[in-house]
Amino acid sequence: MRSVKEKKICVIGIGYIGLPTAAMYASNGFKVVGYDLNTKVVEALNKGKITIEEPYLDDLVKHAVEAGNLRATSEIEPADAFFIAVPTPITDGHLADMKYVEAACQAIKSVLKKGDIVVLESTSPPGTTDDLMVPILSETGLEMGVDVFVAHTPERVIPGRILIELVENSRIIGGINEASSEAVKALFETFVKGEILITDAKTAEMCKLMENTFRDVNIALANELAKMCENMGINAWEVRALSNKHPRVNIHMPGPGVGGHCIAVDPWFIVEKHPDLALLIRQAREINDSMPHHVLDRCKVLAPQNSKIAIMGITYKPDVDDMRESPIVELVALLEEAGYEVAIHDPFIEDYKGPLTDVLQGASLVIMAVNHQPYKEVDFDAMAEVLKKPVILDTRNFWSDALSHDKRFAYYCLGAGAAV
Ligand code: SAJ
Repeated sequence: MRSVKEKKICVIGIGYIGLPTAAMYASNGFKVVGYDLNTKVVEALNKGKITIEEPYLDDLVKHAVEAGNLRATSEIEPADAFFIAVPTPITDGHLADMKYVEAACQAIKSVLKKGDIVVLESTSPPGTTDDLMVPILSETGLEMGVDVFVAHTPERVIPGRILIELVENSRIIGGINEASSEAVKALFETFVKGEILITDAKTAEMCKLMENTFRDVNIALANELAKMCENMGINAWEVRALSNKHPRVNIHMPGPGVGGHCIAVDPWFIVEKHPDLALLIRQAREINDSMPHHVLDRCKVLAPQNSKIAIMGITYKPDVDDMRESPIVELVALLEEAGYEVAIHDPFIEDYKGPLTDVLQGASLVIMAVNHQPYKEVDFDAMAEVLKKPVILDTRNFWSDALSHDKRFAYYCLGAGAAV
């Protein structure tokens, strides 16, 4: 019998999830081809290079390409297993835009054969596998679940730890039938060390959405706490630290908003399906979306009109090079609209890597926007010297130990002490 590793794998979409997935299978001995319409990504991968920042991914890709196990193409080709890892964005009206998943299915359809496996990894509204994928793939005349095995396997990795979590996390496999789940399980078992959990496609889709919704709702609760504490003149971070001593309480961190392609997006897929039921979920989204506006309101109190504001960090979260849905990008736009001159620094983004002192020079307010690790080492003496006014708004409670008693700075923290 053919070993599972003799299967040729095609990963559709070689981005944040597709590329690590492709590299993982390739380094486990599979022959893998990455399919992407972006020729820049294809050319880079064929040279053994990566176009995203993720710890250890460059080495893994380089070795897999050199070993002849990984390459990329813009022309779809036959394979034994297809993994769809394309974006599933939302429209301005908060509706799921499924055109990339649909295009991926159309591409697969043109080369699909008996015995193939098709796996949807992209986060999708409940029903996508059964109601969108299966009808398209069935146009081949092949019987889904019998001739071709189809499943949704939500990815659950977190940027910055993708290669570790791809191996260690438990994985849900939601097949359109048992045979489909078992076929995908055999692939996962070649490298996944976490538990493999089998269910149906719609349940798997809903699990993924609820995981991120759980986090969004909890972050919204923390953000609501922050606003209330500012009103009361108490410190939300202290409330959080003390409350979290309770063995069954885990208050999340307030912040300037929720970014990334997942948590800020996925709850809308549920709201779209259940507009009359998903009330808390919608409200949480709205609270989190209000945070850049809330930070703007605090800036208006702290920084004179038309003055310069320096922003430290622009990515959606610390220590990654990812700006997708970053609430800081929105904050910058709001500040500029309000007439401020905004200067941005970010050690992880090429355009904003310049000297920090240049960015801080002449600013009336510094916003600690993203708690990147390198900012722990920042030279506060140099900062105090170049600022026009030594005022700091820390949206992450990142510098409170270093600065709350430092007489050179007027230090303010989101969730505390707004009574200025
Ligand atoms: N954030 C807060 N307060 C917190 C935690 C996070 O404001 O207490 C903000 C962050 O600053 C960031 C956003 O939320 O802007 C999301 O960051 P994150 O690190 O919590 O999550 P993501 O989006 O990078 O990854 C999530 C993960 N999901 C969960 O933790 C439930 C990951 O496992 C998923 O694979 C990923 O979404 C995804 O692909 O869906």
